[in-house]
Amino acid sequence: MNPFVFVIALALAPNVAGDLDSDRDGLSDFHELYKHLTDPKKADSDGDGTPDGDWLERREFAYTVRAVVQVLKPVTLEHLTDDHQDARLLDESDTHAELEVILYPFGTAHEQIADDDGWRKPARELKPWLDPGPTSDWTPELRKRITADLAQDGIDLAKLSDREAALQVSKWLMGLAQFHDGFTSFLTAFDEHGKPFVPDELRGSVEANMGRGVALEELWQREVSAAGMYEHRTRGSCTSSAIYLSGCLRAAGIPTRTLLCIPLVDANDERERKLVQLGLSHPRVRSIAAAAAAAGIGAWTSHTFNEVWVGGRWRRLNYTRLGQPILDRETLGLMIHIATFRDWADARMPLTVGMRQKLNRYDDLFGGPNPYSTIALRDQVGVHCVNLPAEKGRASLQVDELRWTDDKHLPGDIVESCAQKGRFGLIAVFGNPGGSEELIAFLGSADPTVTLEAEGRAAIATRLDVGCWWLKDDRAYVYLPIGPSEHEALAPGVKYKARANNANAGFTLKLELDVTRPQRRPKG
Ligand SMILES: [Ca+2]
Ligand SMILES: [Ca+2]
Ligand SMILES: [Ca+2]
Repeated sequence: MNPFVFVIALALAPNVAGDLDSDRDGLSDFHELYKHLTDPKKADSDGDGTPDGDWLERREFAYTVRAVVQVLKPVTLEHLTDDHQDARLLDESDTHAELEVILYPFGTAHEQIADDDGWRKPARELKPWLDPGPTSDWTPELRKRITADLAQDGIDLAKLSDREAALQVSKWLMGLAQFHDGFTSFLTAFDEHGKPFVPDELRGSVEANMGRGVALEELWQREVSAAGMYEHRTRGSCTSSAIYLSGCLRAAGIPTRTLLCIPLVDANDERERKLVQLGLSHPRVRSIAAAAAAAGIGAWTSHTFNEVWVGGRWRRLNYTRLGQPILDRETLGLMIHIATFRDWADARMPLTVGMRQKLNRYDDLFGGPNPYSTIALRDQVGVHCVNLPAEKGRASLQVDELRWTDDKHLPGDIVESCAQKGRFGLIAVFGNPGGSEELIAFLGSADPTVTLEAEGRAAIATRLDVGCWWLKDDRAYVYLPIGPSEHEALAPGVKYKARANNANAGFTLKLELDVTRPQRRPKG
């Protein structure tokens, strides 16, 4: 396609946040600066004729993770390209959606939170996010009370910027409410007047679970009504807490909405957990996603929290954490945003996820408690990537020894583990590698490729397996696989020099050691 025509087409399409796109390449200045890392003043940052806004091109300056996920609706596509991810619909049925999601785990949008002192006169477009709804049910009377109660505790809304107000009011609200979970937030529907009810099919299950002398009406007050939760000083699950914050923050004048995120994979599916290992090359991202998946086995996992309009953008607010990042060991590992609601009642959860959950209707596409599946997963270091984190790691690490995996000078458990798993090759031994975070950061940043050379012989290419290492007694041991064909290519009795290629600027793997092929190669 003629690139000029393409630029025009992109420029006509409004970008999602509705903010400035100086070079009219389809990406906002904000997203170019903090998400895509392309040049906000150049429509074609790398000068290759394709504008930055192109679906593939926009990943070239960043580290990204691509996931194809199938999820049970509701899915709100119009909200899913945000400060942290891009999303498009690949396919859908009445009940399901298949999404292609590009995540930006090292984006810094969550750190760029500006203050706005003029927030008390909100733009008209924000009205839907300020008005009460069936669950975010604040009233003028509640607004007066909350303002007075805040003042009594020394929080004067009139003196705060919107950022300060969001931080202080959320903290104050969470401090007021006791946790009490009756778990009705996915089972309660709302009629056209906003009145709660439990659909007939779910009534038995809700009543069976109550049994604590609390009437359903009261449970609703404590869990799915923001005003009721303020009144009773209670909140339930994450969803109930998001309802509470949504209604009470709106009462304080802060535009608020509710979003639903899922983890990168369904932890209950072994194949998907394997995708994390196979698809993510970056050690830190992989280890965080894998830890979240390991912790989620057997559970139903998703997270409902809020976004607040602060400093002219929607910012994620997770309970009291303003600027919730998408890569977070504590929250889902690496998260995918699948829906945003004006009011939780709009989600109509009892008809989909709630019904599936309560009636154990797991005999479907997903085959377990989680109503989602990741069917493809792979990360990518963009060809011009500028945001692989240098982290607190070393700029260089020295390999002191190279030993074959069956060398008895290695710690016995490493030899045994390699034998058990059929791993054969070399173990690079690092002295003084620092802690595991430092080691992971270095291995994730340095070029892992190593060349074995000997005069008059063909060079042999290998690479460190940066996902397979041991840290013990102030030494690190990293596996360097030698496959059957590489083993075959090594001439017996010839001394090869192993050298790191060090193609990644800023990180040096110091390696210059001799290697001689062992006589025998274990079977396997
Ligand atoms: Ca732009
Ligand atoms: Ca640009
Ligand atoms: Ca380009």
